[in-house]
Amino acid sequence: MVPLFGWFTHSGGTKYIDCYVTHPTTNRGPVMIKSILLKIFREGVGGLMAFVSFLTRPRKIKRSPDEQFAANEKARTMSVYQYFACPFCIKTRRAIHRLNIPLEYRDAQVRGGEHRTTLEREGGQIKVPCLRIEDGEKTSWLYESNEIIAYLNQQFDPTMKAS
Ligand SMILES: N[C@@H](CCC(=O)N[C@@H](CS)C(=O)NCC(=O)O)C(=O)O
Repeated sequence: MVPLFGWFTHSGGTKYIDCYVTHPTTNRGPVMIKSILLKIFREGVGGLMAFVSFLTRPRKIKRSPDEQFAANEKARTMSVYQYFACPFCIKTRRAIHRLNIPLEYRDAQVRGGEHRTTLEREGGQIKVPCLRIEDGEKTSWLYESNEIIAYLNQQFDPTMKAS
């Protein structure tokens, strides 16, 4: 039977929707369709938030060339595991933008992808954002957007360090 919504999905999704058409009693198809629609909705809203956030980005803090060099060097020891359209990641990226530091972003969204696998294996769970911090031989993994932002502010914003 021709899949009803075959035009709507990529190759993997078509199989699931076809499954509903050919096996309506299993009730498997509607669940798949619902999850696909939810995913599209989530990605759409997240993408819109990312776009608005990009347009309204906070001003970067300014440093002397020497201070900026030192901040850049320190930032080299950190990376952020994230999803593009996750609201908690957007919030964290805004804070990082304000701090004016070149942190490396690692996309952990792709299932089976290198960064997702590393996050789960070494960090302990798949949850984003997560800040990976290298300190000599030791590597630590910081979860929770508020914790990450507080840590980065404390490391890179001189006005917050003083308080
Ligand atoms: N309280 C956490 C919430 C983070 C969160 O829920 N992240 C979602 C993405 S928006 C997540 O990682 N979900 C797990 C997954 O996608 O497998 C924070 O503020 O960082």
